Amino acid sequence: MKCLIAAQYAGVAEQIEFVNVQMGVDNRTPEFLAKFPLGKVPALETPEGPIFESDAILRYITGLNTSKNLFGATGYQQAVTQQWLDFVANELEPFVLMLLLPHFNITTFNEAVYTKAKEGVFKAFAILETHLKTNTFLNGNLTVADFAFVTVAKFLYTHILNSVVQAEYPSVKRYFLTVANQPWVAKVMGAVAVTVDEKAAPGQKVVKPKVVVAPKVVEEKKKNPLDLLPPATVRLDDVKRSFFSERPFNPNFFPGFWETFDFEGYSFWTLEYMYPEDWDHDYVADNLVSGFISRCEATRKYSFGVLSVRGEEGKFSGSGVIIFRGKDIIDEMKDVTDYDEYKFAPLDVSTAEGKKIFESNFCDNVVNGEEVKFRRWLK
Ligand SMILES: N[C@@H](CCC(=O)N[C@@H](CS)C(=O)NCC(=O)O)C(=O)O
Repeated sequence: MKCLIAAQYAGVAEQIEFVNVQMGVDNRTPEFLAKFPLGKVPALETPEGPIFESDAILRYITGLNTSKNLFGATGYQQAVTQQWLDFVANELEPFVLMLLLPHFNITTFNEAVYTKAKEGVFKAFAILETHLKTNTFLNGNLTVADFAFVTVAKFLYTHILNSVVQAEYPSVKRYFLTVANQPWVAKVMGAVAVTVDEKAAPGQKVVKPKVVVAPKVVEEKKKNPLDLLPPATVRLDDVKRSFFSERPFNPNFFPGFWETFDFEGYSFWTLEYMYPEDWDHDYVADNLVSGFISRCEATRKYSFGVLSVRGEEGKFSGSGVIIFRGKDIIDEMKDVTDYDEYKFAPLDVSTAEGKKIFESNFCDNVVNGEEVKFRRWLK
């Protein structure tokens, strides 16, 4: 499947003739075995000769259109792509197979084997989690290593990892969904319905994670420190309602806003995504920015802001402005998984220049001299 994704992504699918193999029959013929002695698929015939082993085929396909850099541009980058391909093939795939085979009745379920396989998956996921905390993809931009990972991990996310386990590796999950939702990936692999509970293999009794029930004492709800600040004279909800009272926004919003806003009760900030060079397409940027905004759910009561993605393919930038209740970056924002990927700086809106920056981020088609591709609101 990763080879099909790579062929589609590199735009070379038309150069390849795809042949359906009747397993157990076509792959057992002397002609097939002469070219592909393992009798396994995928198998590729090229004008220069046959190739077996999926990662070698993957490499050949990326060579048909090097402009996409799907294997990496330099010798070093190519080695790093190979490193992650080997990691997926050796440190993850064998364990996934051990988990997958009983589901398809190819082997019988064995508790000890299953436990060992899960331990292997968790070990690989822990390494990936550390790497993906600060990296969007495995090797800089999208490479075939990412295709190898999603095709192997799909079964884990749809059958094995319950939502509690998924949440233990938030960066891996974010990464998996980002790659899996790339149009060319989804087209080949199909939509991924991430499972909530572990699905049982035939013969397996799934033990649901224990939910620890809190003792039944009526606890006083802990007050958010932001709710203990001196009351604000303006409510963010009203500001949001007024700004969006017309579509796409109220053109007469700002004069009144600057006159009446509660500058003591709130603070203004700029924020900038620090790794826009990883965005090789605008939909990659959209995925990341929209994902960030949805992860900001807990901040909504105390914030109002916007992020825009601007510029052209190859040199995107992503930044915006935001208002927080109080004088600091609120804790709810600092708790967002990818908070560290954004640089926040105070914005002084007591000056005309500061006000202009804020207004421009909210309303203009060109911000900082770059055309706005799209905006995502934190409202
Ligand atoms: N290491 C090989 C594994 C390929 C493989 O296991 N292919 C399976 C299908 S997914 C196969 O062709 N099995 C046929 C058989 O063993 O008879 C690769 O990555 O290409």
